[in-house]
Amino acid sequence: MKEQLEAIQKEAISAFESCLDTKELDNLRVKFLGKKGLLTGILKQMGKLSAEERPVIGQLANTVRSKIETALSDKQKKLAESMLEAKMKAETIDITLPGKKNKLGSLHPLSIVENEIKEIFLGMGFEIADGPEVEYDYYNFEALNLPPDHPARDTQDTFYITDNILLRTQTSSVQVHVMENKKPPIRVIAPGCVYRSDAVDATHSPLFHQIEGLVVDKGITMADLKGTLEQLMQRLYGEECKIRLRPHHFPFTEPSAEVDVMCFNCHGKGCRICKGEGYIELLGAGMVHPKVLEGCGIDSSVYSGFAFGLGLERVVMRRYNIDDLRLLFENDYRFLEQF
Ligand code: 2NL
Repeated sequence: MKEQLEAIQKEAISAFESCLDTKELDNLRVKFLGKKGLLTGILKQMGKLSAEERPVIGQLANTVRSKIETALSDKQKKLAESMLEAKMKAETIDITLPGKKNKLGSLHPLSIVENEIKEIFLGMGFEIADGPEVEYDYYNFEALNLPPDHPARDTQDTFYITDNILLRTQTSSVQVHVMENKKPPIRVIAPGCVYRSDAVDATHSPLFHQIEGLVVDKGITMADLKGTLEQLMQRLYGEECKIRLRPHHFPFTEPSAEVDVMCFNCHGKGCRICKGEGYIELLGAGMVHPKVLEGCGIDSSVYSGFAFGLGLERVVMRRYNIDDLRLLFENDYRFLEQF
């Protein structure tokens, strides 16, 4: 029986060595170590042995089993490694091949600049206010000191829905709501779509975008207005950008000003683009008219404020050197892809 056991060990180990795949190896495991395997077959005959022989053969059988098991598990490891290696060799990828590109969309230039302006004002402690595009006549005109006979209220200029409901022509309406609902200090900007009854051309569109700003607190002056707008322009167009205020008239501000920005092309010297002026008109602003403050329930003997209104399209056209407003609304892919 000793010889039989030694023969099984030898046979098993050499069979494992020449084995080439895991399936075959598993068959060998069953053949040698299985319930009906060779080793078990020998152990079943132990009963025939004498009492002296039994422990000796029993111990030998255990040694043989553990040697076979070790040889088996070594071979299993080796086979797994070589199979992994073969698999990796078969599946090598050529990383120099060009990849498949997913087409990503991009933001519209109006959104890019609007986001940028919002960030600048958020950084200065402003809140962003929102409001309806379909508005009562009162919030769009009356509350802003534009009486019923004012030329801006002409049906030629404004889209009316009913006699007293219209599409807002400026986002000042949003700021009137803010003043009605909130006590000073107020620091808001109101970005959004506005509408005018204009024919489409290179500089006009019935729908465009405005960003208005409003600050109301004790002791607000034109200096705050100028400083805030200068900060905005320097962040948008660079540190060396200067602004210039010229007297103007708006019904909702007193005093009022038109705000010019130093020409990006000649830096103030005067050129063809700024028509020799050195500056380009960009927005309107002023100190909120006391009548407007009072109408919104704010005591104009205690509080003062400044406001401004800026056309987003103009800022975008200046920023990207776009000469026709229509490009911003036609959604031509070839145009939009550039941003
Ligand atoms: C422009 C420039 C402007 C305002 C808008 C405003 C808003 C409130 C009170 C007073 Cl709630 N003013 N906004 C002020 C000055 C100019 O827009 O060219 N508009 C025709």
